[in-house]
Amino acid sequence: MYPRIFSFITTTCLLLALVHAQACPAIPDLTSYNNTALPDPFTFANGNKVVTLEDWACRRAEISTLMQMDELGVLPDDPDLTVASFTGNTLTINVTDGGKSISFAPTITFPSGRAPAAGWPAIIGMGGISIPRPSSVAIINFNNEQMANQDSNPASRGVGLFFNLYGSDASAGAMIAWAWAVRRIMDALEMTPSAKINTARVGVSGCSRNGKGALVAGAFEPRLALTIPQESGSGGTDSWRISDFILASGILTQTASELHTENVWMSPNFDAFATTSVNRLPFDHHLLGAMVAPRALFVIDNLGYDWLGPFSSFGAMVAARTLWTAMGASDSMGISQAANHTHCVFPSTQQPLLTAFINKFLLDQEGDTGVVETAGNYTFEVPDAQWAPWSVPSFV
Ligand code: MCU
Repeated sequence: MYPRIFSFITTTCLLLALVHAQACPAIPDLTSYNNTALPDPFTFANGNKVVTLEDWACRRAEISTLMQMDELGVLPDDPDLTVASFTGNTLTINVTDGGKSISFAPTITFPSGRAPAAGWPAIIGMGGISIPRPSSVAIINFNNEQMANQDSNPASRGVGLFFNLYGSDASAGAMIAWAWAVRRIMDALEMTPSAKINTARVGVSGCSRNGKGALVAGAFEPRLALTIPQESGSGGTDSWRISDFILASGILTQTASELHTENVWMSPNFDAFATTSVNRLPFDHHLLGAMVAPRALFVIDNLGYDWLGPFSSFGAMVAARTLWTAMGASDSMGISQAANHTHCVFPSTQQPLLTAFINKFLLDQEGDTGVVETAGNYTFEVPDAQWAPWSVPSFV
């Protein structure tokens, strides 16, 4: 077990260190970018190939920059001051930046019994969790709508604690604001040993809109060991491009053109792409998923709702999985698509794979996790002539 954990920690630290250690290529002017296929993860925006882990660290940083610029809005740097305290079951987090302060207070639901010496493994519930609570794992209940997207409609633009700190005109959409808050929860847990959470074993999960948020948090917070987006649909594990294609074929799927008017999950900067063509985006959500690699990602889907775009999610996440393949870490990425069931009501058919992910990545036990399973009649492989006309290297 130790070597696997060691390899996960070292690869993740290495990715972060490498991006500082070498000069990454400059991002060229992409105003006339147009690509009907999913952009190649293994080619920089300037056309250079990504062949080493060092290259990927730069490409990942490039993807992060582009996604913040065109879709999610800017994730602010670490704030000037974060102070945390733990009383009862409440973790109170005070954040000060640029002379302004906010406070929020997730509650923690603990397993019964004595905490392990390293502290409890935990899952941050983005607006709560909709997976069954694993018995030896604490749940950190994060009220994300207090941070951003309070009224769940376009009038929520710029409203919430995040915007009290960074201004109502901040470019951030709700999802990057939520990810920012998840980063502060990790800071707070690290500085509060009395909360008895093992910060090396923290995951994030949420369903539907909160599944979108869970994926963004997992992509932008490298201390998270496990990311579990559930039925996240458009703006989550779906590909903008594949969803547009499915809608054009007559299947009522949520696409960027609808999503950006429905709510404030994305930055206003996204409007320009959502109202013209998503083919102009120099990324798609396979690259959001890829940002999690080599950390563990378990994608949970439901085939029962066309609106969720299950084939779009399948294609995007199979494409994302190529990063784990390139890193020799495909055991850390799984996809499970269950047959029709009520939205966000977790079906027992997915329990074995969920348990395997929890066991392996939060409880340091064995688990058969490198699984891609779908109740759908889907095939998607990379390379794919239409969607993924690129090949997968093994990083050297
Ligand atoms: C799947 O997530 C969203 C979906 O994108 C929205 O169109 C719909 O309004 O709400 C879903 C959701 O969050 O359901 C709880």
